[in-house]
Amino acid sequence: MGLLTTIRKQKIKDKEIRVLILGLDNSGKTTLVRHLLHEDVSTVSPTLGFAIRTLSDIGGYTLQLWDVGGQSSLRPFWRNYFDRTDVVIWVVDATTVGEERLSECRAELSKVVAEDKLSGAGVLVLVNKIDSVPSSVSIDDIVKTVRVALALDRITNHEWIILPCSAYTGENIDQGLRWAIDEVKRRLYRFD
Ligand code: G3D
Repeated sequence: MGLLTTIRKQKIKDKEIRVLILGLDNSGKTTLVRHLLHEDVSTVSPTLGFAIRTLSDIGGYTLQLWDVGGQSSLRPFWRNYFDRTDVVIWVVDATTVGEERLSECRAELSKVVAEDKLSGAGVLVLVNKIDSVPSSVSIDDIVKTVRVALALDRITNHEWIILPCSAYTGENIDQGLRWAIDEVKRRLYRFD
């Protein structure tokens, strides 16, 4: 058994999952973390650098949440956090769909999924802030637009899923986390 396999097996024994939360600045990463920790989501200040928070007992697992600042000046440092990541949560701002920022978002995501250090990590794409999308706009259409704009169907080296969500209301966030935990379990147990 290789060293990496041993480390992975130990992690599943320890029931610890490392989650790296990335995306452009202002997409709602910190608000998402605050929601998960049952903290007030109305007072959020931008992540300068990074913050590690622990979420205990989610389906019997402890999640280490790494919230890393998304400003362009901080993005070159993202790679410092890739080691031993089990899941990447990629947060997209639904209210920027159709804007220039989506191509910036695609460029950044394509770099991230190509990183060797992240090889195998599941990618949960959350299209956030759907609470503020006008009711005349279809959420399904927004999700389809993001899926195409980020070229998700071309990602073949990671398991991925895309879900609309709101860090304000919590919609779909539990579902996303459940997918992430199940994906880690499936992958790690494959080493048996
Ligand atoms: P970041 O950590 O990705 O940079 P933040 O993003 O969590 O700091 O959020 C950026 C802004 O988006 C914040 O507003 C925050 O309140 C808002 N936001 C985050 N999640 C949601 C959501 O689900 N719905 C809505 N409507 N807004 C959200 P401000 O005004 O402080 O810039």
